[in-house]
Order: sequence, then structure tokens, then C-alpha cells
Amino acid sequence: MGSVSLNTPPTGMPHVPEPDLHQVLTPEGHRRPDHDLDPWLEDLTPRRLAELHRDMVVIRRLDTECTHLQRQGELALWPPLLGQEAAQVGSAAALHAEDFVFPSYRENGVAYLRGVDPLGLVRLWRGSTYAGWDPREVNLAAQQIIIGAQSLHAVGHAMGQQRDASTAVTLAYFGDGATSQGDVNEAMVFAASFHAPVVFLCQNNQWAISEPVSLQARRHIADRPWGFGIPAMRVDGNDVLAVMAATRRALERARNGGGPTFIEAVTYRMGPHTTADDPTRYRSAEEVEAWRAKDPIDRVEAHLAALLPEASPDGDAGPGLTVEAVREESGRAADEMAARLRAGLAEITDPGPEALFEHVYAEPHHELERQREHYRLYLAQFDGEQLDARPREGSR
Ligand SMILES: Cc1ncc(C[n+]2csc(CCOP(=O)(O)OP(=O)(O)O)c2C)c(N)n1
Repeated sequence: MGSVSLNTPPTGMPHVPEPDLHQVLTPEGHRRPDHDLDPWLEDLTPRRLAELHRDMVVIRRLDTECTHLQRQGELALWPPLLGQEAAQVGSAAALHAEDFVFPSYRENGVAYLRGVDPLGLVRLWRGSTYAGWDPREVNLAAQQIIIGAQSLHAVGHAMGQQRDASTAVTLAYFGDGATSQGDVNEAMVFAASFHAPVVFLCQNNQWAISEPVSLQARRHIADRPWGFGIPAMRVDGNDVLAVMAATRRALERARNGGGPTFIEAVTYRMGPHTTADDPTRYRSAEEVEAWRAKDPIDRVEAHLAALLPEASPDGDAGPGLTVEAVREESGRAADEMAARLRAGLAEITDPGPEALFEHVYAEPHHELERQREHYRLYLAQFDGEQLDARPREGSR
């Protein structure tokens, strides 16, 4: 048998047309008609566009601030979302408050938009807490580091919603690399078999750490779910309108008993995988530059620039809405969030080593108590003060 290159598709495969890439806003900011998505954007006003712009600017700032905080030694690690703002804002904007979301570790922007205090995120990535928020308060599960595991949790949760005859549905986020994981494939089998009200949102950011998507997906990722009996849509993930419309469509389908849908949002991770990664070791500067031209925030600004002069002074946009005003409003919102974040850092306290044993089980547990006591004695060998599990001030 001859050797087969990993990077060339196997020969003899029947030609199947590639699914279209749905796009509503071109990289130049022009609105394109899209038969499937346009009906889901009928309520879109310049004011709403301005809000989507603001949310993208704010989460980009959150991301930049946290990347800097990691470099300053304030955070242990940070997984940047730079470049993925449209995928996160567009999908989060489509959710109803009662819907439940299962994120991976990169959906820090989604967490913010669900109402998580940025300080919760900072505490999490600083290592000062195991979960930076109460999942029930914001209908967002704790972040998942195990690749793809949350897709199974999401399907189980959606099946519960189905049995409760709830109008709420579930959204699971994962990356392109996660689609190679057994969990995601098992989740799709269950979702299809039980007609679960769940939306799988894959942010295909082209890289699973240093592995390109082309290595693990010989066809578009959106081709695969059809094999499980799950309809899929491939959208421009840097187009906030396309992502919002596709997610609204999929969530409503689930809400109305239509079962699961899969969305592949084609985007790009502009930064490193995490602050511990150096992407220049595995990808070219030309590739990064090519994606920079598709920036999700720039294209909304370009669209607003073309749109606003035509908005009537007393129209939806409100009097005096200009691109400059939108930029200013968004910048101000980002500044306010960043100031709150920096000020909040001083409030962070270390939980103490015994916090590890809290919130593991719903009820006190003999074995847990035995382990806790064992750990207490172990720590006592080094420093008696460490027995004090109360939060300590000024431990930065
Ligand atoms: C089960 C499991 N295997 C391996 C890892 C190590 N790991 C962390 S991130 C990552 C790549 C994930 O890539 P992708 O799913 O595309 O998500 P992205 O980071 O691009 O958002 C891997 C393999 C892990 N966390 N969990």
C-alpha cells in the first residue's frame, strides 16, 4: 500500500457540492440578500446595529484588558476571543433570557453578555474561584475545559426542558477541534434520536491550538451533522447579522418542537490559543492579515457609515445618530467596563485551600470530610495560618 498524505482528500470520493456560506454583511459592509436569513432580521434598526457594535467593542476591550492583566501577572491564563466578537455577540443576542447556555472556555464575551460580572471572569482566570458565577442566575453553565464535554451536558439539559414542556431551549458552544471529539458526536446522536431542543454552535476559528481545521475535517464541518439527521447551516462567523439571524432561526426551530440544529460559524482566532501559546510557530503572518481584512467590527462600522445618512432624523435611529456617535458610545461603554474591571481587582480575595472541598456535593459527605481533615493536617505541617479558610484581604 502506498502512503497517503494527510493533507490531500482521499481520492474516489463522490463530489458533493459544498454548503453555501451564508452572509448578510460583506467584509466591505454591504448588505446582501439572503433568502434564509433575511426574515430573521426584519426588526433590525440602525439603533439595534449600534447596540451590536457596542457589544462587540466592549467584549473586545474585555478581552484586551484580560490579556494585559495576564501579562501583568494578575491572571494565571486567558484564552483570547479576538476576532470572534461577531460569532459571540450575534449568537448571544439571539438568546432569550430563559434559554440555557453551555460554553467552552473561550466564550468570555458570551458570559459577559449573559450578565456575568467581568470580575467573575477575572476571578476565574486568576484561579481565585472554581466558578465565577452562579449558573442558575444567568442561565449559563460554568466554563468547560474538557473539549466537547459540554455538548453532552447541553443535550441532557435540553431533554429535561423537553420533558418539562418548557419554552426555554439550550445552546451549546464548541470549537472546530471539538467536533473530532467523541462527546460531540455522541451528543449529536442523542439530540437527533430524542429530537432535543438544542442548538450546537461551532465557532470554527480555523485552529485547534496548532492543528488546522483542514487536518481534521476533510469536508466542511457543517456537512457532518446531516449524517446524524441534524440540519446544519454554515454562516460567515465574522458577520454579526448572519450569526444572529441563523441562531434566532435555529433557537425558534427548537422552541417550536423542530429539534436540534447545527450552526458552523466560520471565523478566525486572531490571537494565540491562550496566553501560553505562540501562534507564530504554526501559522503565517499572511494568513492572519487576510483575516484582519474581514474584521467583524470594521464591517459594521462600514455598514453604518453607508446607512446612517439615509436614516430620517426621527426614524428608528433617533435624531443625530452618526457613525462617530456610535463609535463614541461604544468606546465609552468599553471604558466604563474596563474601569470597573480594574477597580474590582483590588476586591479579589483568595478563597483559601479548603475551598476545594466546598460545592462538590449537595450534602455534607463523610468521605469528603475525611479528605478535608487529612488535607488540613497536611497543610498544618507547613504553616498553621493556612488552616484559616476565610478569605484574606489584599492577597494579590
Ligand atoms: C478532552 C480534552 N482533550 C484535549 C484537551 C487539550 N486541549 C485544550 S484546547 C484544545 C483545542 C480545542 O480546539 P477547538 O475545539 O477548535 O476550540 P478553540 O480553542 O479553537 O476555541 C485541546 C486539544 C482538552 N482540554 N480536553
